[in-house]
Amino acid sequence: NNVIYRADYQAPGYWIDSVELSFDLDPAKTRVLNRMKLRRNLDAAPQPLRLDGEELNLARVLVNGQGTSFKLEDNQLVLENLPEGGDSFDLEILTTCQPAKNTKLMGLYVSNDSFFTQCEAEGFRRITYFLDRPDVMASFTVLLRADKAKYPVLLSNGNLVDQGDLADGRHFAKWVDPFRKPSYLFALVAGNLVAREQRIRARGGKEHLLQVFVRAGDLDKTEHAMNSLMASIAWDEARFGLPLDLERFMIVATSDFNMGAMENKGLNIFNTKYVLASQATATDTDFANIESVVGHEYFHNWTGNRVTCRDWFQLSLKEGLTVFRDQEFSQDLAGEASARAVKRIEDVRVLRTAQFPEDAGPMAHPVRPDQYLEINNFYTVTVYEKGAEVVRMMQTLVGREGFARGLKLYFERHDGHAVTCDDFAQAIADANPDSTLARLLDQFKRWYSQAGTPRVRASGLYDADARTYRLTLAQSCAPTPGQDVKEPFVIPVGLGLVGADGAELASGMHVLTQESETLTFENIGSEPVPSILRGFSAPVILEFDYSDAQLIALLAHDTDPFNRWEAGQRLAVNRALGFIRDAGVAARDIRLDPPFMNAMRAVLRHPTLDAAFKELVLTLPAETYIAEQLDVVDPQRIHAVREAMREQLARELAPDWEQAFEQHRESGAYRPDPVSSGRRALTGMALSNLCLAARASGDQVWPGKAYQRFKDAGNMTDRFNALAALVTSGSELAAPALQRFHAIFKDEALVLDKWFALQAGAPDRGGNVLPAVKQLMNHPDFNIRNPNRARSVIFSYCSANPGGFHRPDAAGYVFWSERVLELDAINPQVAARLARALDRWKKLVEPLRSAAREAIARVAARPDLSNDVREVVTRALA
Ligand code: DPP
Ligand code: ZN
Repeated sequence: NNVIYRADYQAPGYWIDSVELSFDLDPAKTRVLNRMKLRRNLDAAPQPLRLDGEELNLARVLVNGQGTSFKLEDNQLVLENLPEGGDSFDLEILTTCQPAKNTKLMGLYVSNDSFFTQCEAEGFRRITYFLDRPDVMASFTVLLRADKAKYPVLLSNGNLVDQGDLADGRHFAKWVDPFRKPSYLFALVAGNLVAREQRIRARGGKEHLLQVFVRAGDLDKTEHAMNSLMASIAWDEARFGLPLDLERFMIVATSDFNMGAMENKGLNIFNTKYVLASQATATDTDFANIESVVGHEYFHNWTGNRVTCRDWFQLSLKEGLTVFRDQEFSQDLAGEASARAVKRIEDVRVLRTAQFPEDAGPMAHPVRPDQYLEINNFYTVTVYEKGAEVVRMMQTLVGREGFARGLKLYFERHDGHAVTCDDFAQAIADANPDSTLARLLDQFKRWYSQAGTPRVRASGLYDADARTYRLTLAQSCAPTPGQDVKEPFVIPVGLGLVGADGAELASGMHVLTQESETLTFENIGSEPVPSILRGFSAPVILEFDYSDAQLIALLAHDTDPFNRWEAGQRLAVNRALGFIRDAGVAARDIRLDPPFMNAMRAVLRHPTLDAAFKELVLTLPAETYIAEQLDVVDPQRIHAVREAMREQLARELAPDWEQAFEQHRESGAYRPDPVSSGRRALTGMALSNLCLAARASGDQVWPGKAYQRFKDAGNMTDRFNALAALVTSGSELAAPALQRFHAIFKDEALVLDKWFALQAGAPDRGGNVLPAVKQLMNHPDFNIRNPNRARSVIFSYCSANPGGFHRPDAAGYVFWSERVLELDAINPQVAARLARALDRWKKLVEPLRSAAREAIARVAARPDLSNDVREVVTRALA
């Protein structure tokens, strides 16, 4: 095995100062001439030059213009006998590659007759031989040549310095990037594209050209992306004093893309899903995601590009920080405190439903991993979302201004360099020498080195005579693969005490550093309810034995909107767990208690709470989240219980759902802002509940209304919510609605993805989803080579539909193993993501557990697996 360890890092033996690339673009055979200026790194031991290269045909190697001997070993071109000393020498390499055959979508590939690149993490080596590692930063000059009619637009990083026509209907463009960069930030695009353009003048007075390139028919769907880009530029200047450093900033959309988007210097390449939006085709969630991903990639221009990672173990240096920045950006744009809180709750929900399970499973790894077989497997929710929480905690410990000061120092020290997570934390601490962070920096950095989600166990003791309340906080963290013992973390704990009448008796922030600490609050007249971990101040699991009455009090009165929501979630989880354990009671006989129903009704009817917040409170915790609270998981039982709870809420609150629907259903001219999005979200939820209630009673009024709304809706959010209400309630009107939806949107790939995903993710009724999924895979619009489409069907079923996937007959697992192998031959990165659908198999109830292990073992037994899939299944079986 070829495991790579963080501890083995060594500086490169050579530097590449400049590189001139000439491309003769041809889908079948593209010729790449690479002329580099290198020199030995005199700080490193003398060594041969080993350049990375994969699936390349090597035609020529010249050193200072002379032919030379070389070896090809394990995807490396090895050159010995290079000039001695520290002087610069020229290396010229001619290779060819086959973009049309590149189904991995790493390196140079063809999508819809255009050329695109994806180089992060190690795709550049599929374009030419290079020191393909982020600490080698070079100046790039790029000459592109291609057929002019087929590829009228030729783009690369930086500035366009020359262009013109060539013989035989070809043309060229020459690009120079004024910034040195690592190879993973290289990009080129060639194709028949059109651009929305915008000229802006930044604060400093400089002019910039912004462009969003798409296929000709999609230009009318680029306004939101452009607005998001302009908002991102303005925000980074205002909040962190970071300006746009380029004359030209380009975004290009492609429908074949492994990830969401890529921050190549000056030439961001995006999955169409995170660019294209119109009110007719995109939901509010799509609009919000576009804003945040455009922001994310733009913010990388500083956090990632100007200062990059020394090695891939430091990935969170740029990703955790940039996710933090995009989350703050979205919150700041959301405006009011209540809208900010909604965004915070949504972010935490992602963390807890996706990252917490990762941190408790076979792929658990620290935010800064210590080893990997395939780096693509470490673009994870741990590196991204938990990494963002670590940065957020730093901001909490040094304050908002202190954090901005720290970031400024980080750029003063490291601009133009490739650095480590330690360098980042040190800069934030050094800029705030009197802070708790500076004092506890070494201990704080355990967040980077220790995997696993810490638990904070809280208990309270009220002494009426002494009028004191003592709160004890004790932390622990379970072992994770390779880490048996964990040292205590630095955990900022937002705290409040809420009086019996709802009054706020105390509030503040306690930084927990010991295994156990006790706080005493004085002058407390009656037993308070503690509101702990306000704002989700640390990525931990908080345990406190709240009574129902206490949770209901917090849900009604807490001044912290996060904990207010959290109280509702705890009420629901406690009930779900009780029903799940009560195996003797059939799901249909489950009865939710009046206090719970009343609490939910009170939120739904509340005169002043935001619609978006109500929707979040009334949404029951996800099945995967409930599963994490159990030692033995029966996904069927969890699904049945949660569905039964949902149905009861639907039926018993029917008059309130009706009222919510009537009150919010007209949201005026479409705008995807948080307030009107929230209204649409609550309306959609109301409609879904009313259709669900109708299912039980056989009533046709609400399905009829949903169908009408589906037909008449003026925007995709309302239309899709109505369609989903029919599908998830199992209405007879679902089939005609789905048919009609397909007919309307048959030419809109992103909308068809939703259509596929809705069916593959539908609640399972008697095992009906798997046959439907197999049928969807035979649909003429299905194409497993397109990652978005593969995800919309296969992932929606295997990863997002536990009730349908974990079938007692194991047919879901068989389907999974076949698809993992099928995808692995096409695109290992996508296959490895799918492979993770069974991460938590060890918790499954028998016979599912054995069946899942068998399915994983069947995949693992294949000799020709990619590193990507092999790493995932090997860890799963370990
Ligand atoms: N493109 C991915 C991101 O922006 C990896 N850098 O997170
Ligand atoms: Zn990123």
